[in-house]
Amino acid sequence: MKILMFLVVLLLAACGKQFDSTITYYNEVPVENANITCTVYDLSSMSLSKIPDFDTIPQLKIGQIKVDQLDVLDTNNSQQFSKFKNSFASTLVEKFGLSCVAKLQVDVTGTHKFSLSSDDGSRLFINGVKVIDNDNLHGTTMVESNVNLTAGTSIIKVEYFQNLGSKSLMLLWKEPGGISTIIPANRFLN
Ligand SMILES: [Ca+2]
Repeated sequence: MKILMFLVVLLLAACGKQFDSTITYYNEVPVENANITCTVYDLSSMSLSKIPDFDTIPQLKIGQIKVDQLDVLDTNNSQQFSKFKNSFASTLVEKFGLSCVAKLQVDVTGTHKFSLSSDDGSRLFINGVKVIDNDNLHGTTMVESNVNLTAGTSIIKVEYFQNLGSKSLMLLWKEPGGISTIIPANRFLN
């Protein structure tokens, strides 16, 4: 096993990829430009009607994974959360939670419109302030909010839970003078 891990590290080094030993890569291969770190919770033991207080349930953490964007839409209930395929293949179907944190590059000072769409509930925090509350049990629903940002970097956090049935999570923004789009991977900094 140690030899195998050594070979994996060698292979990653040869590919020029960063391997962060503090993050559990369930597929053992980091995704390119994956700068959004999501802590994943198994909520199968809970009765869910809204996002739980993740700080109070550390025992339900099942690991962390990094993704490049929040752009997940699963139309097949039986599939795993497609952004995380090859990782939590058998677990991310029903009753799970995510707490995702990332550093966002802001190019222009001004009003940015954020749109957070999810099934079931989600919330968006920017620099520690809740700016979108899209919580509770529901099918895919989008909530929008205008936020004044200063050029530089902002810390974003998205909390999410999936209860039963279909599931989705998408985070879009509209920069000043721009169009609404999924926040692209290259705007999340390492
Ligand atoms: Ca659902």
